[in-house]
Amino acid sequence: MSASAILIKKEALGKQHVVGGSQGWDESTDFNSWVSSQTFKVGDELVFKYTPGLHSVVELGSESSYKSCDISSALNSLNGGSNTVKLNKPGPRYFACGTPGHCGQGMKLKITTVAGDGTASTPSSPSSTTSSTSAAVCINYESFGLFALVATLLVIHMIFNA
Ligand SMILES: [Cu+2]
Repeated sequence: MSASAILIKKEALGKQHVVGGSQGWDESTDFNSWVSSQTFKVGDELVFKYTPGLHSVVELGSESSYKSCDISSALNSLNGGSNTVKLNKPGPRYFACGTPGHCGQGMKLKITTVAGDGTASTPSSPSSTTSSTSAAVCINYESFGLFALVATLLVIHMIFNA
């Protein structure tokens, strides 16, 4: 019980982006315009919602695989109709549908995750209080994630030793 409460609290720290909005992960959705309406930050999550069996989610490792719909080099493959992908570091990520033909019909997604508050500035000058504050918030989120993991393991350990 306590373990699940901790996990829920941890999830609440990042924003969840339901891919494609109300249309979801489908070949009729305009993913480019959906992406341009979103800001993806480290700690946020992508949620893919689709009809199980009809679609799937494969993560691609490069821009060229994304452009050519080369799903043979997939980093990861998900299915089942509802998948959550954690955005754990800044940079681009590429996804496509694994069903033959769907990627070519536009069922693919490129997103870029930004650090913290979205300014993604280099920490060269500590004079700006705004950027140092947001950096501290980021570090807190990271350490809270670790804390939650350790606490969860501790609770499990206590249950099994009770
Ligand atoms: Cu599909």
